[in-house]
Amino acid sequence: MKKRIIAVIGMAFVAASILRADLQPIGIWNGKVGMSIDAVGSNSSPVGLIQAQIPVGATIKAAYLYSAGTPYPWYSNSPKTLADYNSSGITLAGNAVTFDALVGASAIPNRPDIGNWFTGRADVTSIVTSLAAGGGNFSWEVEEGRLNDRIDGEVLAIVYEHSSLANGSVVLLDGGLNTAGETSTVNFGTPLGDVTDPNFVADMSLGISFSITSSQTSQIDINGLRLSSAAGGIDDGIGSDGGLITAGGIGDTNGNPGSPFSNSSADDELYNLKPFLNQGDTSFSIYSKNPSNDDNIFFMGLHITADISQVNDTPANGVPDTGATLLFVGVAMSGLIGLRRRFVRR
Ligand SMILES: [Ca+2]
Ligand SMILES: [Ca+2]
Ligand SMILES: [Ca+2]
Ligand SMILES: [Ca+2]
Repeated sequence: MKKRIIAVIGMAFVAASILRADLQPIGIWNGKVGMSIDAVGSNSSPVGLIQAQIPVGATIKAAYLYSAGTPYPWYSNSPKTLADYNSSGITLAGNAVTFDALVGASAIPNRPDIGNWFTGRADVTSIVTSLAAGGGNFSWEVEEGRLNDRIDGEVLAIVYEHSSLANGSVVLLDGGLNTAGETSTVNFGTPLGDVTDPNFVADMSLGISFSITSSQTSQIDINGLRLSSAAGGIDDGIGSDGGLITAGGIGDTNGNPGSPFSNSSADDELYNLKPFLNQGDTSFSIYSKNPSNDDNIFFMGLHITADISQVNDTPANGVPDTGATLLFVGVAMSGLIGLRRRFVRR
């Protein structure tokens, strides 16, 4: 019995250190900023071309490359450590990519057979800064190497700054949203101005893996109103495991799906949030749910010409995320039994 308890505690520590079933900001950039986002996926070698669009003369503030593995244990040879990603042979325009963070998701509580996604994140700021010196439009070859058929694809997210851009904010978030439903709240440091101003921008990009059009999609609500029931698909990939990837960005429109309640609406994961926002707003909520319990929403990018100060994530009742997982470790260690299903978010 004692061994079993120690094993459980050990597993909880592993889960706390690498698994995240939520989206957390990796950065908020305020000022004259914009974002470039694209995705690519296939099982060919090279995988394909990933694009970047950077205004001429802009400064690169940050660039991240995500590599989205298939879930484990659904596929026993899915990448699940940084060493797996770093030994696969993943390259961007011929440059070896070094992954320095695992962002995770759990298809809890309904699909233990699917298990977890271990998405790799690499800080590629220096690679992109040298590739995109001076700005412009770029297409860079991506290789996934040895694990190609167990990696659905890549998302490249770049934040840039240019004096000609409007004042605003870019937020990049990563992790993995709970398939059972989860809410993020975006807070503004200054109440929103005139949202009907044609120059007001409020774009949201989602990056989603292991999804396929119609049968496996997610629902997205903004302030409790349905934005889409068709988030997901293979817009930037192919219809085979190892190529199931989409992200809203280059080549996509921010026109929202015509039928927000249809799971087969045209939806390219780039959304216009303006219709959901009002002058004077100090926050808004983003809710997502994946009814098929097998899609991985691992990335979100927001570009709003407003002052974003903070983004919070609220887990669904009974579904632990980062804070709750850490609390679970504490409870397990103190030997308490009778875990309550509702956890307090720290
Ligand atoms: Ca799926
Ligand atoms: Ca692949
Ligand atoms: Ca796309
Ligand atoms: Ca889509």
